[in-house]
Amino acid sequence: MRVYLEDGLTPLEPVEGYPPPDCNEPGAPFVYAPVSVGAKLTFVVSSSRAGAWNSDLLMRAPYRSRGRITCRGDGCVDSLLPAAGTRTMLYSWADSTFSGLSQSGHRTAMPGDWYVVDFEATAPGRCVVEFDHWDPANSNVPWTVRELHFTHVRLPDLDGSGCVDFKDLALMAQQWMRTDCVEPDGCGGVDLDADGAVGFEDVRGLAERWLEQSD
Ligand SMILES: [Ca+2]
Repeated sequence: MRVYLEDGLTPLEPVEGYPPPDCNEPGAPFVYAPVSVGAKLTFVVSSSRAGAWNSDLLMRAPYRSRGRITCRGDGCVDSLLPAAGTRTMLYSWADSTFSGLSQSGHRTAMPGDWYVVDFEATAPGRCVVEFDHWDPANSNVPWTVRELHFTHVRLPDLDGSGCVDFKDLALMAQQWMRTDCVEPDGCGGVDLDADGAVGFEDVRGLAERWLEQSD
């Protein structure tokens, strides 16, 4: 399982839980650096061995209201890659607990990249994506679950002027150290990472986009 920026080429490496994923403590989450609301990422799922296995990419509440996983093409056909074999299936679904995608492997699958899907950060806050996989031919082996931890941050143009500048910093200073921010207002949008407080992480989010022009 690899994560790329929207271009599908630039890797987004976890800041924790890496490297290397296969030798990592089982179940340790991959934690990624914050991404902006509206950012689009690409997930690529691959296999090191041939044959069928199944997998899911899922989000549960409240995370599923902050991100969206979508496959490509009618019936997800454009998400499936050649190494996935001839009859591997991929489909999106949602129930009262989960939203996401499931993949049902086929014995014709080969080592390599099996499928590619798109992820969009739709609202600020922490967003956990669960990736699990298991071998349908060996139900005695427990599923392996890997969590991907994202933090979606608001754009720091707090006054809507089209530029991140001292006026935005002043607005943030007015709310400094508040710990009672509630979504969707987020203390007037100053709580960039929607963790309920205005602190150093929010200042960093503003500094990273300092003097940036927005549309
Ligand atoms: Ca915050």
